[in-house]
Amino acid sequence: MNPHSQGEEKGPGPTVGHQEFPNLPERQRRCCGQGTWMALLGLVTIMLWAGLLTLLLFWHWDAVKNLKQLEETAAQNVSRVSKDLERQRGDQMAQKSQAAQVSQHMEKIQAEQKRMKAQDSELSRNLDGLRSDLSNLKSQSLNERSAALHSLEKLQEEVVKLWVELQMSNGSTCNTCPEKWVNFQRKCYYFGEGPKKWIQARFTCSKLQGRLVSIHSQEEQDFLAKRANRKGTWIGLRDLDMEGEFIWMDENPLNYTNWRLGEPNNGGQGEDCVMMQGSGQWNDAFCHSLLDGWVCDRLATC
Ligand code: MMA
Ligand code: CA
Repeated sequence: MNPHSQGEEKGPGPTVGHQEFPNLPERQRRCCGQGTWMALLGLVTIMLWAGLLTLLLFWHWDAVKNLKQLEETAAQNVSRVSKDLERQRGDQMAQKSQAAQVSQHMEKIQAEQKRMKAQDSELSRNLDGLRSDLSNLKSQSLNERSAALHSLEKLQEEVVKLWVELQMSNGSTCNTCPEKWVNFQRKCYYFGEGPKKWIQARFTCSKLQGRLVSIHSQEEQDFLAKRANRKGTWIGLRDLDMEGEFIWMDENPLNYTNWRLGEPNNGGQGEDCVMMQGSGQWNDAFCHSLLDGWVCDRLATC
């Protein structure tokens, strides 16, 4: 316990000490009256309001600043977007004009293609025409060549015949034949043996530098009949191109014939090649038949 406070509480009146340090409620009443408290409260309130206002101002200022920034950003964005739009419009226009150009080019190309197709088909037609002309010319020239060769062969044969005539008129004998060939009058004969079709016999005679035999007189027929194969012999007579029109291999006219009675009859599946039977008589027979005999002839030399 404070002794001073005890003394004050017990003593009848205030002392010097009591005047310097009065008790608290008294002091409070003296130094801090209601007005002071109110003023303080007002001051504090004012300060609080001032602080609040300052805060509000700061907040407002910050919000305004942010808004401005946002506004600026938005404006920038808008201008960028509008620029982009502008650019895109420009691009679109350029693309449109390019597309128009491309479609023009396409049209031109299509027209050119059409023209070229027409040209191509015309060229193809021309080429076909040229090809057929060429093939015609080729076959024509081949025909002419073979005709010329044939004429030459005939002329050579005529020359040989004339030469033989001349030699004989000069007293020479012209009856020389190659080995295995038999002479009769002015010709030599080869009596072939072994099964052959008519065309094979003809080919064999030509390989032997002769021809399948042509018969132009009874004497020649008798000579051949004596030596002919008993089973049948191919001779150089046929009516292949025109039925009934018989042609000799030496191309001389059919001035002598020795057909068997009833022949030629073009029997069976068609008979265009002529054979001499064992009797010596002739019969038209199937060209693919195999005959054992075939006779070739050629001119005798001097
Ligand atoms: C055979 C054949 C014919 C010929 C007749 C004659 C059956 O056919 O050789 O060419 O005309 O005989 O009877
Ligand atoms: Ca017949």
